[in-house]
Amino acid sequence: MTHQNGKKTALITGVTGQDGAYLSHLLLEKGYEVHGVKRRSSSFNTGRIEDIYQDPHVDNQRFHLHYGDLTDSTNLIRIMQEVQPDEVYNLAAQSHVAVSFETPEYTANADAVGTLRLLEAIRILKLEDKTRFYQASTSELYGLVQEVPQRETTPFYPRSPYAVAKLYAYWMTVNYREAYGIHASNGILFNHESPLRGETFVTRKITRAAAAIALGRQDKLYLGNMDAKRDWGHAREYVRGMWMMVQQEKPDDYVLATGVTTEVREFVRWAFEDAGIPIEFRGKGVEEKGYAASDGRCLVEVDPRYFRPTEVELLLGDPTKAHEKLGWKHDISARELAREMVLADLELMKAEPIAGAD
Ligand code: NDP
Ligand code: GDR
Repeated sequence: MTHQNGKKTALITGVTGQDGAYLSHLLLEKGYEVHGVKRRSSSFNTGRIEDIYQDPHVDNQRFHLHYGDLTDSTNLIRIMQEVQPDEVYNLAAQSHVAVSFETPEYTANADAVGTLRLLEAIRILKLEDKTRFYQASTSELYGLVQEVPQRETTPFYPRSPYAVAKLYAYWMTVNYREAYGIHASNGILFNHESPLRGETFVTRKITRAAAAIALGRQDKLYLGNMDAKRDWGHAREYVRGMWMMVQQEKPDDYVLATGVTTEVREFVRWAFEDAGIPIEFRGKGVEEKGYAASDGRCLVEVDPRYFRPTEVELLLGDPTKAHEKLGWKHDISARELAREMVLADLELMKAEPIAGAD
């Protein structure tokens, strides 16, 4: 489907997720016609894209939603046939590492075979010369530390069913590029967060809890491994990098990262500081009590239920290739990100009614 004004058409899977929302905004700003694939859900799950959703009864709109699922090939082929996209951004995934240990087969079906289904759809529909493909690959591919910082040439050692599924998708993307000449690129993105981050990922879990504790609506936060280190950037800046990869003359694979790593423990301290509750660290380990407030109340405690069977202890990316070849750069530090997220959660919570209140 070529846009009436000769503008490009993009198809985004995972449009209802954090990155899908930011990328939709970016592409609409650039004049694209944007089609998103959304799963059926028993309740609305379009909260992140509410501001760009347009009434289907109004003419000349540039944002469209299609029901679909990465586990359903015929549905994906039909959507691709209808949309005839210039660019496909495959962002859909069962994206929670801890959950992938509970649902390994589903994770493989959606994250690994789902990617294959989209690549095959391009081939079946003979869109190899028209449609460019972006795969949401991940720093989780590096897993057990082989080299620091991690770059495009660092060997992979996945440590979860999620990462193993994403490894398959990574190599399928490379293989379809080499075998069929598809313009297919992997963005190996390190952790990126925002006020739209899913509530069960650690940064958002922390910023929501800090806000709720500050407002007297929660007593304590339970976390798993606070020793883990992550290279955290802002999602808004990372979706720009995705788009830049797809605009290159030649497809390739790129790391997007900030080049700075932070312990989960430190992110906790920042978030509580921004929420106006300075906390004191009480020592490491399961047996001790994490963090306490100045009056001695324990506010953050380790709960081993959040430990993972195999953990990724240290992620630190080297984005030099993206700097040099794409001209991509990040501006927002993890410290600034924490503040933005806490302030957003404080606002959200203040607007929420308190259960039981008049
Ligand atoms: P989210 O979890 O916020 O969003 C995932 C999206 O995928 C949601 O729209 C979800 O729909 C959709 N989805 C899940 N399963 C299916 C399925 N079977 N069929 C169709 N859609 C499905 O993830 P992010 O936005 O944070 O991440 C985007 C992508 O980037 C993911 O592939 C993730 O693995 C990858 N990634 C993310 C990083 C990060 O730090 N954020 C870093 C590196 C890679 P619903 O809303 O219905 O749940
Ligand atoms: P990650 O993100 O696994 O890196 O995957 P997450 O925020 O879930 O975990 C980061 C680190 O924090 C530790 N942790 C906890 N994590 C969660 N979720 N909940 C807790 O209570 C908790 N306590 C400590 C974790 O053990 C881990 O070390 C994210 C996802 O977005 C993936 O889709 C993406 O591919 C990678 O980032 C890059």
